[in-house]
Amino acid sequence: MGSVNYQEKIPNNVDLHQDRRLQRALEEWLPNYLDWWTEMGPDGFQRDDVYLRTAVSVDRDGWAHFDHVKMPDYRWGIFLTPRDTKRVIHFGDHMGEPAWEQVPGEYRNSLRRLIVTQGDTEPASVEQQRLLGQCCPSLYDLRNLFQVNVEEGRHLWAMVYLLHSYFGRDGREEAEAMLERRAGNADSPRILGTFNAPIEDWLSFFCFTTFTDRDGKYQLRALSESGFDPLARTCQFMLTEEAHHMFVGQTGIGRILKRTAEMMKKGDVRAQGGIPIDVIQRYVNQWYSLSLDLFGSEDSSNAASFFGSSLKGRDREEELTEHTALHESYKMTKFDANGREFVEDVPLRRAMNEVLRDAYVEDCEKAVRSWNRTLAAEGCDLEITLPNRRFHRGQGLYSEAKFDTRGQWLQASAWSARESEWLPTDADRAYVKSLMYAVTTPGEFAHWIAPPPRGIEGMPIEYEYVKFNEGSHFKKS
Ligand code: BYC
Ligand code: FE
Ligand code: FE
Repeated sequence: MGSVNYQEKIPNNVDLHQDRRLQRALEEWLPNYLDWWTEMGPDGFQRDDVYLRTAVSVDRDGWAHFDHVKMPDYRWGIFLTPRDTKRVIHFGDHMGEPAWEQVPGEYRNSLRRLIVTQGDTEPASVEQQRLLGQCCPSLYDLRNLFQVNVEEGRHLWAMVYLLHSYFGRDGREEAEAMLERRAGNADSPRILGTFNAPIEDWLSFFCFTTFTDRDGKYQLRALSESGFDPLARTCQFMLTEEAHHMFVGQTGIGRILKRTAEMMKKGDVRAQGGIPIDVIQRYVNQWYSLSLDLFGSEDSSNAASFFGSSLKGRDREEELTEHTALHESYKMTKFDANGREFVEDVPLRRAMNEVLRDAYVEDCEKAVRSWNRTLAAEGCDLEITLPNRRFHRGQGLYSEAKFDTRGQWLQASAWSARESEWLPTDADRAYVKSLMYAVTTPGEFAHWIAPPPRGIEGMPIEYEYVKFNEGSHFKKS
């Protein structure tokens, strides 16, 4: 365990060759996965050579190898953080018991549901982003998009491995269904709302990787506490890759803001073909609020039972002092039909979605502070702010009424009158889309985004991160 076997069809550190049945089942799933990737992965770039990192070990340092590869040849593998045979469950009703190596019968349905929900988001994001490459602002950004995409593909592998290994026939059926649902498809949509929204421009992509991938980070952190050890270990390793996705988003928005602030010094941003700061703010409002929905209801019996049964913990559970969550409550602000605010004590277990959302909100605030430092460094005194978590919610308590960006309750008519201040308008979208054109000369960037301070893995910014071959979107014969 630990070292990765690359001789096998499916690279892995789980001794797959010792379980022939499982190996065969996954090898049968592989061509279906590749068909899905060809059909729904990045459109027009399957033959190109992309400078990608591939996971080759689960060691903290040096876990990845960088080289030019064609995306369909990427080695999607199965990597779990090594097993700690002494690991003990440290929260919920099973606290103190040895971590489970098998699925406890009574939790089979709940666990399957958590794994399927998590797994479904991974291919969904690839589908949402499949046309973006065609209007890449640079080769550097194009490579980052593809890096994120192949790793989301690997995250699907991670969940499918769990389904195949531990859930028998219904696990195999769920694995097939992962390749059948489609983001945004009316008949067979992806499970969670946010993963059906199209991502057609790079401002949306950077918002998505900042806010939606960050939901991934917190969900994975909660699942990496799980009493079901294989789930905990696979999520731990996924978090290693996730950091890069958020880096892409946060630095992407930072670079757009830098360019916008530079243009503001010279005059009208729109006239110079940049993205005005109020437009960026509306995109932030939209993707942040959509991502908040992914945590589920504030007051949730599902969340209580996931925690109680030691399936899904809190962010950094081991750093907390009390792990049963039976004796505390969470003060939750609710509203009656007339907009009157009142506070209710919700038993802590039922509030676990909100507890996780709290950690997420704090982390998002850090990202926003870094953007505002970028603006200040360019002498811009405007700032990006996060809307209140009640704003524009489609799930949970606050989806039942309308709230402004500061969290004040609003009549529906007052909301409609001001919606265009807060959320991207059709005109915003059309404008942002009009700026999306492909820049494919190494070292050059679209004019609405600043270059990054440095390239990838010590390579220069002008390195040829993607080499286009015959048949590529950019090299049609
Ligand atoms: N859209 O008690 P409730 C990532 C449903 S992102 C649609 O509120 P629960 C990634 C819910 O299913 C991380 N439906 O919710 C990022 C339930 O349905 P039923 C993904 C929703 O179950 C970028 C009902 O509403 N990870 O990795 O406590 C790129 C009320 O349930 C939504 C996970 O999701 C929604 N937004 O919590 C690539 C982790 N929200 O039972 C990847 C696993 C709720 O009434 N999943 N519903 O039919 C979970 O932990 C939980 O299922 C949730 C929901 C946190 C998602
Ligand atoms: Fe992921
Ligand atoms: Fe991600």
